[in-house]
Amino acid sequence: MTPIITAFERSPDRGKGLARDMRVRWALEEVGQPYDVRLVSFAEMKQPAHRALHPFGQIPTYEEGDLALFESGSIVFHIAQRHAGLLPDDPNARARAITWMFAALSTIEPPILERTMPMIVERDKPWYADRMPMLDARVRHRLDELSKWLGDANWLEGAFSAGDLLMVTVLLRLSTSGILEDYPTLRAYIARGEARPAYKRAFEAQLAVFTASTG
Ligand code: GTB
Repeated sequence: MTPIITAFERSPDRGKGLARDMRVRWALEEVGQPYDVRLVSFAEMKQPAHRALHPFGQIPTYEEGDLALFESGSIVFHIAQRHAGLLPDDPNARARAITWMFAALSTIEPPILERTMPMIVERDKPWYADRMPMLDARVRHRLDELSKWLGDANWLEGAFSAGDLLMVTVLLRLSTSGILEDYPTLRAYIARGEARPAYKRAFEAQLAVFTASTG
């Protein structure tokens, strides 16, 4: 059965692969599972039909027969559980890889988002200039630790896993921040992720949607 995911009809990132359907597309490409995409506008996301799939009126969602999922992490986990290639078979190694999935989404992503949001919505506020150095420092603190963990390794824990897939997509949110310039280890890690053929296919697919929407 071909799964159906939802994605932005017109992504605000102009096809740079930062919206969270990219994680799901990449996971599906890694395991070789074809998929269909239903594009939704911001207005459609808030309609009852979409909210029946996603309580918070967002993308991505994932439908496969009777199963409907939301939350990109849960969707990637589901794909990784059902197909070979994104989680090791050894139970302990698998648990470690899953731990990295959680680390990406609950330890690394939150400070990155906390730093991103004021830049979008609070630039004109009187506290903005005082607040940003603190938010920068929180991100750098986690990047220091992550970079140290990674060291000379290619991936977080042995072979490439769903943990790396999520971590790379999370770190990509910092691409235009300038912060990654101080983290060559993490830049190389991200580049390894972006060089994977499955990543490239997923990126091209989501970019094609944006390009079509502007033509
Ligand atoms: N925790 C959820 C998950 O991981 O699936 C979060 C889902 C989410 O934030 N979805 C966003 C959405 O639907 C799109 S990805 N937003 C519409 C809304 O809430 O009304 C977030 C996103 C949006 C835009 C950019 N960008 O322009 O760079 C990057 C990421």
